[in-house]
Amino acid sequence: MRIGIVCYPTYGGSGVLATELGKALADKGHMVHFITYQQPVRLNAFHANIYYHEVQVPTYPLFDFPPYESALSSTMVDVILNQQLDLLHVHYAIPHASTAYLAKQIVSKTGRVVPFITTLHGTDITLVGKDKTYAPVVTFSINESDAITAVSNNLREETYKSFQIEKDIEVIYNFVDTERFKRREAELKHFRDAIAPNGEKVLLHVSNFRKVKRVPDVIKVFAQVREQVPAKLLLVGDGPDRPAIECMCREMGLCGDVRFVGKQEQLEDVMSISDLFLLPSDYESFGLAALEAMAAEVPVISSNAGGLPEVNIHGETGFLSPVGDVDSMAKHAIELLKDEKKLAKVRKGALEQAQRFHINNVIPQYEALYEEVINRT
Ligand code: GMT
Repeated sequence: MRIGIVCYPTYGGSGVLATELGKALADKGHMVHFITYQQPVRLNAFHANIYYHEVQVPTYPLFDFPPYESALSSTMVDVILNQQLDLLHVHYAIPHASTAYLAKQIVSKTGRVVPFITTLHGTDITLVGKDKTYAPVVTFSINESDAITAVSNNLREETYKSFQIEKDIEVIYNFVDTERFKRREAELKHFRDAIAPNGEKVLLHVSNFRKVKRVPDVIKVFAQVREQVPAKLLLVGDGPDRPAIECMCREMGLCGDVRFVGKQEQLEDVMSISDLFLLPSDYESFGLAALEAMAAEVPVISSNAGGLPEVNIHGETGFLSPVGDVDSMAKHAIELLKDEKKLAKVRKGALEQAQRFHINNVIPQYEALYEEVINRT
């Protein structure tokens, strides 16, 4: 198949998932065309079956807001027609579903019908999409999609609750390449020794430091853990809350034990040297970073928000606590870190769970959907 993939190319779960999906489809012989405004973060190597089309957004003094959607739709039309695409797969409803709808209409004038599939990822539904400034367009373009997928049952239900959706939403879970995230503790011992020179436990948080991630809770949990277990905290990623978090660490006297390592592409290395992953979010449709941690045998201490209970199984792969219940999260973390036998059991459970979301189980679900949609339209 010739597939166009549209996503946010930034350091976020939806872009990561879309890029990994495109790479896996290319490995299986499909021609994959990424259409984005910059090279996606994980699209970092040459592949004979992968093409990248940058969306150029010309500026003009009249525009206070450069019309990105128009540029994106026009690029979609160009790629569909010149590369003979069979379908478009857009990730994150806003504005990708409505731009795909427009591109489809324009292309139909040439006599071709090119369907588009919309994958919902989370905040496009639960936060931004609900805003009344966007809601009519989001509802319309989801309903006009030739197929809709959501990355968890929770997100599917949230979408039905928040919008008047007349079509079926298929759940296709996020996936992980367990080979890539396979724990390589011995190989990376030098890295671990640099971070935790005295054998401290390593706690990890990865996010874009937005409010929804509740990074202050990560710091509060770590502070409690550190009182009972020698530990270090690695913070991966960057975003609006980072300056406040740095300040909080200084005020709490934690600076010596907290390391901000910024945006990291080699997440598998960081996960390989970690003992616990913390994800106390207000909401997660899925929690892809938690799944990647599990693939590296890192148990997850998370909130029970959104789709997290579908990924992190309480007592088996980690522990769930109510949003904001820092004491409960710290208690679970301390119990686990103090009990090597229990830690080993939960690590094993985490890996087993990650294998259920193996990339090889999920890619065929997308391929089947593509074929069904192409044959139907
Ligand atoms: O979590 C973020 O802030 C990034 C966001 C995105 O849209 O890139 O991630 C969402 O999509 C991921 C991939 O499907 C999910 O694993 C995340 O849980 C989801 N984030 C939220 O729902 C907050």
